Amino acid sequence: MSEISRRKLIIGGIAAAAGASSLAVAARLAKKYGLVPPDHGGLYGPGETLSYAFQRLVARHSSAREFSRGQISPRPFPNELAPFNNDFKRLQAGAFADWRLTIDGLVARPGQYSLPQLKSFPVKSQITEVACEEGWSYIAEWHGVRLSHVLDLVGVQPQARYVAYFSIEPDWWDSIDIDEARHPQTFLTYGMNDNDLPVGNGGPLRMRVPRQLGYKSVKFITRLTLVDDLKKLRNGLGSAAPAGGYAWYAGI
Ligand SMILES: Nc1nc2c(c(=O)[nH]1)N[C@H]1C(S)=C(S)[C@@H](COP(=O)(O)O)O[C@H]1N2
Ligand SMILES: [Mo]
Repeated sequence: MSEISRRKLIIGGIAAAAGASSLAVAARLAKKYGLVPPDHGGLYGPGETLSYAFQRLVARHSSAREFSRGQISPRPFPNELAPFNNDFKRLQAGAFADWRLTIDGLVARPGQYSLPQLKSFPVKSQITEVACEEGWSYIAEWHGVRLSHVLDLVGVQPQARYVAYFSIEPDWWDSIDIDEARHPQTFLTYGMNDNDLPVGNGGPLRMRVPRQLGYKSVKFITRLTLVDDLKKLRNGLGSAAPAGGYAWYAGI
C-alpha cells in the first residue's frame, strides 16, 4: 500500500470511530498508530488525540502562512520580557560569547554549539506570526538555521521520536515530534528583522515553531535532547504548558 493510501485508511478509521461511537474509540485507534500526544490523559484527552492524529496524517506537510515585508509588525511587541536570572546576566555581559547550545540524547554525535558556529550554517529566513494563546500576535522576519540541518549534523538515531528543548529560564521547556522538528519552517533563530534577535524576543537563541501557538516557540534555548518517549522527561507531559492547562500539541 502506498504511504498516502495507508494514511487515508488510518485517518478514515479514526474519523469514522469518532463519528460513529465515541471519541475514546478514536483515541484507541490513534494509539495503535503511535499518534497519541503525551498529555492525552486529561479532560480534553480524546480531542487532543484526534486533532494531533489528524494533523500528522493529513496535514503533515502543510506550512504556516508567510507574510510580506510590508506586513511586519511595528514595535513594541506585547510579550517582550528578558529573563532575569544571574546565569543569563553573566552571559549577556559577555555579549553571549560563552553561550552554548547543548545537543544530546539519542544522537550519534552529541555536542555543544556556539552562536558563531550556528551562524556559519546555511541561513534561512521566514516572515511568520507569533500567535499567543491569549489572543494577540505579531509578525516578524526570523533568521536562523533550520532545525533539520542541525539534526542531520548530529545524526538522529532511528528510535528518536521527539526533540525536547530547554531554556535558560528553568520553568520553560517544550518538545515537538520529529515531523515538526524536520519541517522546513522550524528554525533555531538568532536574528529578527535583519538584526540580532533582541533579548526581549528570546535572544540570543530561540526555537521557532510557526505551525504551532507562540508558547511552543521557547526563548533563550540552551539545550536540545532527542528522546524516544516524553514520559522520561520532567513532568512526563512533554512540556511545561499542560500544567497551565495548555495542550502539548498546539497546531494553528
Ligand atoms: N523562555 C520563554 N519562552 C517563551 C515565553 C516565556 O515567557 N519564556 N513565552 C511564550 C509565549 S506564551 C509566547 S506567546 C511567546 C511570545 O513571544 P515574544 O516574547 O517574542 O512576544 O513566547 C513564548 N516563549
Ligand atoms: Mo503566549
